[in-house]
Amino acid sequence: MSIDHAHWAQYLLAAADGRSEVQAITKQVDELGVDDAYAIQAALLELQLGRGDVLAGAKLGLTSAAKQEQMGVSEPVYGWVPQASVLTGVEVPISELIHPRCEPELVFILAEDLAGPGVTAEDALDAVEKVVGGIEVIDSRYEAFSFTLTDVIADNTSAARVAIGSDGVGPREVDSKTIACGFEIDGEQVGSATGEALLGDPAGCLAMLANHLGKHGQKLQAGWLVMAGAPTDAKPLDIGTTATASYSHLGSVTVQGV
Ligand code: OOG
Ligand code: MG
Repeated sequence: MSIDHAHWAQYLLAAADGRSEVQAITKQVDELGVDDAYAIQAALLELQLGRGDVLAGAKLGLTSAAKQEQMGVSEPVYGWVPQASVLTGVEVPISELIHPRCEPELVFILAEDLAGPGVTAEDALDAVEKVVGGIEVIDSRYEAFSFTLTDVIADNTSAARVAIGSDGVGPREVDSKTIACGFEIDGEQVGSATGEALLGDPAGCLAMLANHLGKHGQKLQAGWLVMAGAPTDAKPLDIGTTATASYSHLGSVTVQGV
């Protein structure tokens, strides 16, 4: 039977709106393929944009071994970053979310459009204005934060909130593979990694995303932010939790659950 993309997009939006976790789609349909999953993701984005939101960028997920192992999914995924999900301060109201987690992110700010196919890591760097540090707050809409590859794609790769650092470096000022990141929860170090953890090269991740979008007739746009994926695993973000990601060259970024 064919998959009703609009139905599942409504299902996921209702879960986010109601702050209530829902059963994974793959537990309810016989087969959910990758193309159907991206079609649900696109329908979900349409619903969000229909409410007056605009796109602030795009994201990759599951680009590090740490994240793939934590989530039990061994392929990278691509999603969207609506403007309403970009935090303007450190506070993250937990009551707006279901079971949020936080994770460090290397983030590219684009100076130029970037369109696949055939984009290389060098081409990708040519389109970058600066590299900044960030923290993503992810919030799976699924029960127990548990999903298959296609479930998480449909759910816009668990995107929920993102905090972006103010200090950045030019794309060729520092090799993003060598940028180091330490992740602290309530003052205790819980993870550390370098940019190389992201499939060997964060710029290669950016190129992969541009090539993925190119297949769907889409492109990354000048001014957008692009998250390359978390280099360490994610940690719960509860009321009272303070999470800080400290980067070499990029300063630090903090979020606090309130
Ligand atoms: C999926 C989103 C993964 C990342 O940076 O790896 C992601 C999830 O873990 O729920 O954003
Ligand atoms: Mg992420």
